[in-house]
Amino acid sequence: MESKHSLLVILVLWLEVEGAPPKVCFPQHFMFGVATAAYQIEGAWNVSGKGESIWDRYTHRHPERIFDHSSGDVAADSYHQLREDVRLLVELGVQHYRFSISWPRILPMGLSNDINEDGIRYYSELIDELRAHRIEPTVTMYHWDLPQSLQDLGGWTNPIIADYFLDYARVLFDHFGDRVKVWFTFNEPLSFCHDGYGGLDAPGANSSGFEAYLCGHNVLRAHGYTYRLYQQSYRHHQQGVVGIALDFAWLEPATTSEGDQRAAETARQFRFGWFAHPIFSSEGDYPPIMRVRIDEISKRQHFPRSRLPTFTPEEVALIRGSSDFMGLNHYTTYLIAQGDGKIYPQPSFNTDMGVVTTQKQEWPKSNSTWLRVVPWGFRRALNYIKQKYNNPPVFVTENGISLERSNRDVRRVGYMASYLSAMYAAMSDGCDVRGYTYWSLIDNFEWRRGFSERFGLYDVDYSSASRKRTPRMSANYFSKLARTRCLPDSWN
Ligand code: GBH
Repeated sequence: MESKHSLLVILVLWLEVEGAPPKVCFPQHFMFGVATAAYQIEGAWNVSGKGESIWDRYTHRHPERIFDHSSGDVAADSYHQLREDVRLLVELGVQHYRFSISWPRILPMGLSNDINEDGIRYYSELIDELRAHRIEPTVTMYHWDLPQSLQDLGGWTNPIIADYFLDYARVLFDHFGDRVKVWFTFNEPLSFCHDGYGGLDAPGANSSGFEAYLCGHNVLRAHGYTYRLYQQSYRHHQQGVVGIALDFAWLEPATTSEGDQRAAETARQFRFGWFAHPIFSSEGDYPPIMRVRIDEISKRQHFPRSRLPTFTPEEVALIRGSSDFMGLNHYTTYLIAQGDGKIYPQPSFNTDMGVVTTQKQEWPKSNSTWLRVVPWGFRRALNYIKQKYNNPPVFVTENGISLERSNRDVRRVGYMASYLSAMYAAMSDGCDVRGYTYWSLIDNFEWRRGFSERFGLYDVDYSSASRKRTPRMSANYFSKLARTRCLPDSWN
């Protein structure tokens, strides 16, 4: 009896180690979905009353700054393929679809005195179509396509924009809030402030360490106002939640030296804490290390005041706690080493942060220069959030990989399997993860990389008039995952 029992135990253990691995299953209410963004898929840039966005203007005026000189004028033509896109979502069996609304499609001049009825109709139809198939719409209000008319006033560097964003948010709550219950105010403020106002994404301000901070400041104010507006005037009857999607690549110390460990934490505070600390920490406001470093370096550069603006105490209180959950975009990991401490006269985010960023050559590559496959970084990023911000509910709003065009995308399946296993491990560590969203449903316009990078579960044929969509192997894998909520053991 005794020995029979231990034999059984050994057999089971052996099976777990050598044979069929134990099934990895996510909780019953865990949500699986896919994401897209308006400018990257819709096309129809000047159709039915839509106004011009900064990405329309930028790609038209500076085609040379886009890798393949392309634009989102047609993109994946999703404006005309609404039913086809929903068909794909139904085929995938996802619980939610994260898409973004184009501000200038709703308000052509950016301001709420003139509402474009066709814009309302388009998103209304999309939302109804999703709900008819029991797919939860989760909606991003701003995924980088600012109305050009507002950029002409300085865009995100002008404090008035917080009021205009609030007006826009009110229009969205009024028209869609009866059916949309999950809102993200912004997608990746780090990206559009750092790369848009501090670099060469639209509007291409290239003013690192200066305009980028003004942008961040006004985005945080706009976010805080919007969250409070919903709490005061909508939450009671609409009963939804409002959050923000932040991007957080894991930042690992390059060595175990104390200097590199300190540098890695400084980098996390600059790249993630910049937006996470004001909203999710119990103290609120900018991370102390950012305040200290930028104040000090500004002084040494002879600025009469810090290049990092200051919140009023009312603003700190408004922004602190202004999110019902954390949206997390995570793709990759970097190594951080101590910088040389040199300070140059011109403002720069990198000088302010003062670290050296690299990736290990041996980490598997993708088709994007910035993205290597490092699944363990995902587990660390999630644990960092749990530890720093008191374990907020996290909704993974983006995770994905670009590969050479092929429908036998074995490596995409491998990427997902390894990142999902790392996420599962983080959940076993106690991280409160509620959902996972793959980027992206379909191939799309990859900003300055044009159509040269493909992240889709579905291939898009840009040479066909209807931008024909074809499922990849990864679509099949994802549909098994979404339907069973367990990691599939077979890959096709
Ligand atoms: C996401 O950002 C975006 O939200 C999404 O729109 C996009 O399609 C997706 O990435 C895939 O690219 O070129 O070296 O200057 C992910 C975070 C931040 C990664 C900006 C690329 C530019 C690096 N991104 N970063 S570089």
